[in-house]
Amino acid sequence: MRADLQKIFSHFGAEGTFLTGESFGPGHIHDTYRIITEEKDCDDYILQRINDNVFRDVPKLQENIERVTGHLRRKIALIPGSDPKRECMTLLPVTATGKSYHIDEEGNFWRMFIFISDHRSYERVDSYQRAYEGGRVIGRFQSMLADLPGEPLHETIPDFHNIEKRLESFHKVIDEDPAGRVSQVREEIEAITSREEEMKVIIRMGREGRIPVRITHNDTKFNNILFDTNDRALCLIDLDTVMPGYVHYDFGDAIRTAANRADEDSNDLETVSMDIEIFKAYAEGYLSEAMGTLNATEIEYIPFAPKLLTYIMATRFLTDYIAGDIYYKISYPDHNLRRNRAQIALLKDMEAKYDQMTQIINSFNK
Ligand code: ADP
Ligand code: GN1
Ligand code: MG
Repeated sequence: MRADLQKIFSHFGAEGTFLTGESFGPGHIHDTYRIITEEKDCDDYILQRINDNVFRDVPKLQENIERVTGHLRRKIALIPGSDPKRECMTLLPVTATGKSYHIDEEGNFWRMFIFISDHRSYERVDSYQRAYEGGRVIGRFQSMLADLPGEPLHETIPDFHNIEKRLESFHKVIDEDPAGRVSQVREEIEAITSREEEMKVIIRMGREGRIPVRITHNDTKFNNILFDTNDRALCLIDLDTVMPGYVHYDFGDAIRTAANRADEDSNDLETVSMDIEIFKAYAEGYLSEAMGTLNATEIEYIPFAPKLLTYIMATRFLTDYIAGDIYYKISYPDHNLRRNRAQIALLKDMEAKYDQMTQIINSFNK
């Protein structure tokens, strides 16, 4: 049944009169609506039904986002000429409780943000400028959050990018084969299992203390960056997974999506490849903000990051396919399998271009 968006909207302390509410955006996780208000000079809003199957503890999730957006807003406001309402997400409070989420009669969790108007977002990138800007805004995000006061952020999805745990789940679902699909995907399984040891390197170095845990976004898919109409990056959205992590997670996921010449779920595997010029532009923008804070080992492993994140997504998509499509939203029956195949094709291309990536990062690190 379609939710009564007007009624849900009325619980939030927002300016403006509800005019319409329509599904919005390309997200795989939440149900997202754009609320348009009647008044021309009033903000529109993004209203989201939070996926509490994925985010099991919504109060903790929202506490993280409140802290992160509050901290970013205070810092951005200090920059002359900045516009905190466009360069940072703004949550609206629920009038009756003061909380940043509303629970409806059916137990669904809802939250609302100011809609960042006149923005552009891109699934992938074909201009040096956009790639550089994307890198810059992600570098800035990490450096602004480096001094977030208080307790560590909650782990909203435990072990989100922990490849050892992801592989455990992968092997478990293969053993259980709940949807009877394992026999059709032997080749795809082999592409994952043959790379397992290599992909554990970042997590091992973290354990050895060679790379530090920092605050990272963890879902830097390029469409989670909003741009203005002049292609200047405004901000990072989709803050659900902002939590402790390694910088490689953010670098890797941005390249996985921005630099891919084809879609994440492309069926045309010939066109799937990583654009090395986009890699270079993104890396230049990212390092312009982040170089000063990274240690030598973190920099050394930056070229490995795109391979790792592409591998993690390939593993997760195949796990979900074998599980019977229980996690990601899908548009057709073998959607997760297609996503997996496209990610493996991309990974192979990154493997072929690994030396080039290394040379580029070395050239910025002189
Ligand atoms: P999901 O986790 O499902 O990807 P997101 O939080 O990324 O959900 O939101 C889905 C889409 O909604 C985004 O890709 C973007 O297009 C749009 N969106 C989200 N927040 C805003 C915002 N504050 N202003 C404008 N658009 C937004
Ligand atoms: C999901 O929320 P969204 O659509 O930006 C997923 C990411 C994956 C991505 C793959 C919380 O991202 O980890 O990289 O799909 N987010 C979550 O497209 O699982
Ligand atoms: Mg998103």
